[in-house]
Amino acid sequence: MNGSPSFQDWMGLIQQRTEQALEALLPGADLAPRRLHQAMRYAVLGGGKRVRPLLAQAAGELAGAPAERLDRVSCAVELIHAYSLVHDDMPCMDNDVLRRGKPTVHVEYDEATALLVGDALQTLAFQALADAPVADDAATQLKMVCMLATASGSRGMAGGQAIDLASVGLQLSREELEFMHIHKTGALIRASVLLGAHAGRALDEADMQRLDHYAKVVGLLFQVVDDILDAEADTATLGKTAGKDADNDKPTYVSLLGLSEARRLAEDMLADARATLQPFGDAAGRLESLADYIVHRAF
Ligand code: GRG
Repeated sequence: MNGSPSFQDWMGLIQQRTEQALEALLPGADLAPRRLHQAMRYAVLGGGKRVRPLLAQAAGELAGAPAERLDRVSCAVELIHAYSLVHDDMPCMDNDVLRRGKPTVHVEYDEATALLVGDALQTLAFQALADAPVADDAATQLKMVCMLATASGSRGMAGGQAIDLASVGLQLSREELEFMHIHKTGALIRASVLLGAHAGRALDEADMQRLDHYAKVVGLLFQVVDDILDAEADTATLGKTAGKDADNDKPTYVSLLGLSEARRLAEDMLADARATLQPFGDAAGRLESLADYIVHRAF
């Protein structure tokens, strides 16, 4: 990594590039229908850690993918993520009023607009992947479009959300909780890594399997850490029992395992992700740092 930016600087650069690419891709606020376009920009721009774009870029760099392709992949995964947050916040789902420190889209605009924002961001994500080259050949590009569709749809994120909504108030086993999160948050995170890799040169089967294992572990790890952060915030600010979801008593890793066991699980998963990347050597430095970042923003 000699001569290349520190991880912190690299993160800042990618976050900036992603912001610019999203800004350019989103319809202008003055373009009709203005209210919808303003709300789409409100939902996407100027917030978020951009974890999925960071993962796509790091995997893409490993596969030598050109930056402009990775910017499109970054936009695609971030737009799907943004749409999912807008819909997840709506009264028919989690009914949240704040997101990224500002009023949620249905609060700032209205429910119908929030629904349309999600719809339009989702289709824009596929447009980002389809209307310019993002791979060496058309067959790979088509595969990438299908990968994003599977990760977002009923066999991926939307399916996971359905399981989540159906599980409120239930006692899930660890396997059931894992199944839900592999779909709800894991599928898009996994796709982010794989899409980034597909934007570059073809990797051999063994390398692709390594990346896929890393992506699956990190996808789940993200949720374990999110549960830990939520539990810590609940106990610190509200004095609630650790592990009970503040809003609706959803099962979490902390409610199932307890805080210290959930932390241990996160550390074990981080070790697994690191070990998986070892054969790539320095080329996987960014992916390793990202796994570390995902875990240690918690403690
Ligand atoms: C509505 C189809 C549909 C799906 C919603 C992912 C999801 C499915 C809902 C999000 C609910 C949620 C808050 C889950 C916890 C983990 C998570 C995805 C947190 C938010 O993602 P971050 O931390 O957010 O990457 P930023 O704001 O940094 O982009």
